[in-house]
Amino acid sequence: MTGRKKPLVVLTRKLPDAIETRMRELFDARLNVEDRPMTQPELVAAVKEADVLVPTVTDRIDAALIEQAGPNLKLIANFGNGVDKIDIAAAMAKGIVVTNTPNVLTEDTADMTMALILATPRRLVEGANVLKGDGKWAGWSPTWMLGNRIWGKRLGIVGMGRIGTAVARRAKAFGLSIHYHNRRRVAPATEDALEATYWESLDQMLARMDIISVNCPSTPATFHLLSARRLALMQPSAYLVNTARGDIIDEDALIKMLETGKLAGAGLDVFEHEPAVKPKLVKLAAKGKVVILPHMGSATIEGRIDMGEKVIINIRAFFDGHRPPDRVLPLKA
Ligand code: 8YV
Repeated sequence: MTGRKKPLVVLTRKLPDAIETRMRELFDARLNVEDRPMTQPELVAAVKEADVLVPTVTDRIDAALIEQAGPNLKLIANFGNGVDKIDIAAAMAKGIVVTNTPNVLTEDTADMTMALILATPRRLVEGANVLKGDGKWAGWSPTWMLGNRIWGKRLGIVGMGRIGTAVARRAKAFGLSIHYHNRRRVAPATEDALEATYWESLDQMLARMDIISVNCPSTPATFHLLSARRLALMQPSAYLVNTARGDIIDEDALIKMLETGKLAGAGLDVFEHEPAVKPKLVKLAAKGKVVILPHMGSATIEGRIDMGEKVIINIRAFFDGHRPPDRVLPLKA
């Protein structure tokens, strides 16, 4: 980029120091040091001026916003894997390229998924809370704080992409048998290595699993994929874990099932209307029925630096006249 004016890159949120430092060396980077989420009018002002926008999952980059983008905006380099908050088709129609940060958060998100798969049936948070406060404990009892065994149970993975497969690898080591539903069957070698069973019918898989893990992206096709009807197919002894996106599950229907004992429990890292978490879910968490986390799936310093590196590589490649490695195209209808 020598001799050329540096592109104006607007970051909507604070990124790790190492990434911001490098961005300031390479670009005319406009940081958000206070890390206050940008309002929609602030986003409009940003897209009117910027050459590149670096949004996160907390920004809504819809068609109305893209419509107002200035002529300089050529690239939306998302800091994150999921692009459900970005209208890719509207961006493409306006000649704006969209990129994301796949791969680098796969293992961290799979770890957090596995943590919820363990924590929910084994009542980890509930147990940890016993010793909070005054730290008083009546002592061990043979019939107290009993959870459910993990080993030997059936895990059904909804969405066997990168993260789903990484969850399966971990779960197999914990003695879970692996089942999955996916748009396409995975390669025979992957199925063999995981001893995984493919279910073409999501309904049939849901009815037979002890634990369900949601690992598919949020798209119009997966909105409320786990609807009230489908959730009702699950066994009352089953658990549901979601580290993907909140809107894949009908949250109200899930709450009702948990309240009425039609489902044993849930581990949720994501919610339908983040950052809002429904008070009923908070209540269920207090009762030990759910484990709720504030969207921490990829929250490791290593992961966030790797994501930032990917954003930088995508921006550099784009301005050097190459196809950015992580370009996202609109979904086929
Ligand atoms: C990120 C995520 O923290 O990348 C994703 O899709 O869900 C998260 O783990 C977030 O998207 C950052 O923008």
